[in-house]
Amino acid sequence: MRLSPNLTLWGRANSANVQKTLWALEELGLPYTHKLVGGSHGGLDEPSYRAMNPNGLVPTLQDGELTVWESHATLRYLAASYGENTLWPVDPRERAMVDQWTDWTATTFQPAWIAVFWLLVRTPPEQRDDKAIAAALAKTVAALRILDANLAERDYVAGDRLSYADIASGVALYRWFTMDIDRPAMPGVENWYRRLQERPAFRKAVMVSYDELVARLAF
Ligand SMILES: N[C@@H](CCC(=O)N[C@@H](CS)C(=O)NCC(=O)O)C(=O)O
Repeated sequence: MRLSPNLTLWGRANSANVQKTLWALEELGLPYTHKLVGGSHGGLDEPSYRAMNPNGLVPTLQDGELTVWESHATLRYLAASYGENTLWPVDPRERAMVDQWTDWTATTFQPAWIAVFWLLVRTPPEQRDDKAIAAALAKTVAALRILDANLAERDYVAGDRLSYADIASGVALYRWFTMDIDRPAMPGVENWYRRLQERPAFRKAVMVSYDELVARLAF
């Protein structure tokens, strides 16, 4: 039995991790309330927020009595509850591929690209460390080459349709393609980015200005 959704997303719209949950909510066409907290909105140290999320980070997702944090856990929850055979493949073999790329994003791809974003965009120019930027860029390019080879074989990260693996990894793309960096050609990734930009949910959740974060290390 499925309960009807009673969803609230907590988190600022210019957070990449919040964007994953937001993209999934939009992709699934679910009704939800969006509460802007974190960053310049504050609120993460409030006892009521810490009671929901002891890390004091965003996103946090509520669905009725359920509270869940960790962006990839929110994706799996939404996909499993409301995305059967769309974002959530029921076949365990198909889902293994989705989980493989989602966990790879958490452990390998996102730490690399987030480092580039922090070292280059969030760090004020006078404090930038060119060597650290070059090292983070090399790691990101190495990870993207793995994605690129995968996407030479298929339209989406784990097969021929969008899954939560595309959401976990694809939030990086708007920043990757708009940062002031040299990008080696990667046709698989570029075509994937083109396909994602055709989706209203991607444009609404991910193609969001990050001007507020430029030269800002505070949060
Ligand atoms: N592993 C967590 C990381 C959450 C995280 O680091 N969130 C950042 C934003 S992307 C945050 O809350 N920063 C403090 C703030 O926004 O004020 C997840 O995937 O949800």
